[in-house]
Amino acid sequence: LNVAATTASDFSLDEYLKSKLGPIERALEGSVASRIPQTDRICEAMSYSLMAGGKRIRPVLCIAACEMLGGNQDDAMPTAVALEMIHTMSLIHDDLPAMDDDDLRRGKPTCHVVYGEDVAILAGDALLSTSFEHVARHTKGVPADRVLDVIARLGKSVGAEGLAGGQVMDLECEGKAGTTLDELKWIHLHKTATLLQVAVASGAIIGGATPEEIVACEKFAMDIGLAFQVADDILDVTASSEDLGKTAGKDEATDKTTYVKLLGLEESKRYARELIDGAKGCLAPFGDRAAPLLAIADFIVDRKN
Ligand code: GRG
Repeated sequence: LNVAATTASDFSLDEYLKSKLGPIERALEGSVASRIPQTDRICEAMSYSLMAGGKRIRPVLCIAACEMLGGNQDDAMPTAVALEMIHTMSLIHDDLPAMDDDDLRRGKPTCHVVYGEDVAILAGDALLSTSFEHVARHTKGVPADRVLDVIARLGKSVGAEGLAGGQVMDLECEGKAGTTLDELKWIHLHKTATLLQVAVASGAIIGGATPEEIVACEKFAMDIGLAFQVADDILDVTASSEDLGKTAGKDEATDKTTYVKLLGLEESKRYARELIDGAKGCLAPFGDRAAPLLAIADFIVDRKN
């Protein structure tokens, strides 16, 4: 991990992630347990994908933002769990034969390969609705207006102006010659940046952020969300298949438009760095309290998977 560019020189992202990932994994584990025999199969499918071992970037962003505002981890945990449920739902549905038709995700057979297409669709639906229930039921000691705001934002981030809308635009542009940079940005802002944005904003809201602070957090997250996708495109052409656990350079072989194809490799790297520097600037008002989020921003472009 390259976190040399963070402001607080003694901050270790490795240590920070170690301290957060344990509690996040434990909270996720209990979140979809079956309580009656009739639900064993769907809960198993939900749990299979939820516990398949992602980077947990969205939960960490949520908790880090909450703590930056002076809130605590437990207050943000139900929302952190909900974000990972929503993210997992989007991956299950993205991998379906009707969408990307992928057999592997996070190095394991995809949900529909193991449980069938029908159960995978339903497991995604159940994860999505459970995410809202989880926030409403398990967030304790946080003013109700903040919880309501978080639930509204989570809902919006999945809808037409979020994941689903981004995915539809992506389908429309698939294989179409001449996808523009603006179209590519719109897709990624909605497919990827929106959920990162709601992760940071909802953590901040739970922590008691002012409207101005929420806007600063949103701007930060938008920029790291775009940078995340630019970095993904760069990784697809630069990383070895061993690093990625998937086929390196796969996008070169398809019609998919990428930043690397539109801008070139060097310009894409420069653009990702520019986005990250802009993002970090948004958190200047928070001083050293922003150290974890600043380090995560660097990690997003320096990561190897
Ligand atoms: C069904 C309402 C509804 C919405 C789903 C399929 C879909 C609509 C949207 C696709 C969303 C999607 C798959 C976006 C890509 C997101 C992305 C950058 C995934 C990779 O995230 P990482 O690197 O993955 O955080 P890990 O595995 O680490 O969690």
